[in-house]
Amino acid sequence: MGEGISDYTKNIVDLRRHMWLEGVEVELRRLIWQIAIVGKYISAKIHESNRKLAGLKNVYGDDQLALDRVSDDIMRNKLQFSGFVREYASEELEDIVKIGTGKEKYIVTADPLDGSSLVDSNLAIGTIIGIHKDSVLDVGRKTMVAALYITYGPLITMIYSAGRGAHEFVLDREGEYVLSQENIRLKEKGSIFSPGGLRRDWMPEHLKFVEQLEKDGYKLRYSGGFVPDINQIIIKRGGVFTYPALKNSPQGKLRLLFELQPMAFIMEQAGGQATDGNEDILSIKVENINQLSPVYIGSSAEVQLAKQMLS
Ligand code: AFP
Repeated sequence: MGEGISDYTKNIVDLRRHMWLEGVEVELRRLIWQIAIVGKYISAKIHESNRKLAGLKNVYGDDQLALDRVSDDIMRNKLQFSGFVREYASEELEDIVKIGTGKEKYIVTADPLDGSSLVDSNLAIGTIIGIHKDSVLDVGRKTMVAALYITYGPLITMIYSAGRGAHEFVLDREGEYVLSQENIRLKEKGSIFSPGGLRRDWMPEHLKFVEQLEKDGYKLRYSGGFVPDINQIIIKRGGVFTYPALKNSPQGKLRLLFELQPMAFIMEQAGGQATDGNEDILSIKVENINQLSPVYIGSSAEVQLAKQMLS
């Protein structure tokens, strides 16, 4: 082995080593590791979709299944035999499903492939995961023990938090998730904003909030993918994403259980905040798995401003 390679191997902190050093409980770290592996399989499926973009059929001659369905199958199969998961709730399924023997420690929520409609235009997409110790139809803050998201962009990156900060890893060419940023902390205030929904459908208070950001010189950054938009705020250390209440959809568009609460968990661990305008996202009781909520998530100054203007 060349000296360069062994030095590299010696110096990197991979995901498993990081979780061990952080003192993440053994079953939880094994589960997070297995989910990270699923991320590799999903990214392989995204790459295979180039055949569909090229107007081709898959190797079996069938039309390819929607990528989000395939991603869900992969996730569910992996978790089913992980030995750590007793219930699985997915954006792709109607109900929470029991998997495993029922004695396993964790319940997992998944948005296996968020933003899949962006695949054909080659924009970044992602996977969002929440890990709970008790029923998810409860208050998120009490039951969630960890959350992570994977961004499939020019690079594949993952940010996880098991309640001790938020840490970023990048998938290297050897297939290893290597630590790239530890204990990411947002600044009090950022300089970018990602506003979802059509301006003509916004409520007057929300319009005022956005106009204030525009007046303050915030730059518009909106891709149509929740994962890359949140990732940009975290990596740039500040800013705000919002998908507000709309005139014809008072609860907005995004799902509390699959999208908002896992991201709120990570955002809080990075020193940011998340609210529906009134209540913390993590304190909202989830009454059904498809529940939607308006959201303001990002660095604290902007989230506080939203709260003030909406109240
Ligand atoms: P798709 O999975 O249908 O692409 O939706 C993505 C998403 O749920 C979320 O990732 C985005 O932030 C949001 O919708 C974008 O919604 P708009 O298309 O209304 O801007």
